[in-house]
Amino acid sequence: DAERMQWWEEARFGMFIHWGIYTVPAGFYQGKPVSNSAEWIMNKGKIPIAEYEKYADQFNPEKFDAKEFVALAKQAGMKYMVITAKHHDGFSMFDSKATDYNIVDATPFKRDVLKELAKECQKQGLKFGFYYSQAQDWHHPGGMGNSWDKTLKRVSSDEYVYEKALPEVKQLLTEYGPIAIFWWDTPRAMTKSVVDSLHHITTALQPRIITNDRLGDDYPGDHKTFERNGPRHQPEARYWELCQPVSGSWGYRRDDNKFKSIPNLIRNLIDQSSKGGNYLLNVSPTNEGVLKPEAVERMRAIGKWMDKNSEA
Ligand code: JFZ
Repeated sequence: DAERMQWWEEARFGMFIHWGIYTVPAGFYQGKPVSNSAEWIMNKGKIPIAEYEKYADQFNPEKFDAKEFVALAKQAGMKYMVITAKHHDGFSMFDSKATDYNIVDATPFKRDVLKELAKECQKQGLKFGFYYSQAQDWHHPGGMGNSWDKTLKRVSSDEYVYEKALPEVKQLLTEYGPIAIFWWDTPRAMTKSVVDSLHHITTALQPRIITNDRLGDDYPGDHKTFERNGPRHQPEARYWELCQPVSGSWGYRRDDNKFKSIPNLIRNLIDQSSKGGNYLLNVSPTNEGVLKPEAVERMRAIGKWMDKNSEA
C-alpha cells in the first residue's frame, strides 16, 4: 500500500479542473447572478432539466487545447491532474455509452476532452484521474439532489447507479488508459450494495488507483479530502489533500474575480506540503475552453518560484 501511495505522497501538488456546460450561463440565470459556485447554478436557480439541457447546444469550447493545459500544469510543478468527468448536473464530459447527455453527442463541439487530456498526460508524464459525482445527479430520475423539477418521474437510486453511474465508471476505467485517481464527491444515502459495487469495480479495473474519502461511510478511501480553508494543522491522517479553487468558484463564472494572490497560493502550497499533505489547486476553463489570464499568470508564477527554489 505504501508502495502504491508513493508517487502520490511525493507529488504534493496537482491540478483540479471543474468544467461543464454550466460555463455557458457562467453564473447568471435570467439576467441575474445566482449565488454560490458556478457548477451549482442548476440547483440554486431551480432550472428545469429541459431548460438546462439547452446549454449543451451552446457549449462549443473551440479554443480548448489539452496539450496546453497539461504543459501549464507541468510548468507550475504539478504532478497530477483531476478533472470532473460528471458533476452533480449529470452532464458527462466524455463520450459516454450510458447516456447521450454527453459532450460528444449533445454539443456542437463533439470532442471527448477527457480522452484528449488522458493522452496528453500520458505523453507529458502527468498522473491523470477523474472526479465523479456518484450520488447526486440532477438529470437522472434516480439521481439524488433534484427536488425542484416536478416533471422527473422518479425511479430508485439503485436504478440510476446500474443504468448510469456504474457503466460510466467502468468505461472511464477501461477506455482512458491508466487512471491514477478516482475522486468521489458528496456521498448520500445509497444502498450498501451499489456503493460496494462502485468501490469494487474501481479497484478491480485499476488496482493501483488512489481514491478519496467521499464514496460513502464504509469507505475511508486512500486519502482524506479537505476543502478550501479546511484544516491547516497536521491532520491525523497519513494521507490527505487540501483542494481549493484559484479564484472564488470551482466552475467558471464570468463575475468571479476573487483570484487568490500569488504569495497566498505559494504559501498554501508550502503550508500543505510542509505538513505532509497535497495541494489540489482548481482552475476553471471557460465555455471557450481557455483559462482566464489571471489563472495562467498564477500557474506560471508558481512554476517560476518552483524553478528558483528547487535544488539543481
Ligand atoms: C463539492 C461539490 O458540491 C462542489 O461543487 C465542488 O465540486 C467541490 C470540490 O466538492 O462540495 C463540497 C463537498 C464537501 C465539502 C464542501 C463542499 N465539505 O466537506 O466541506
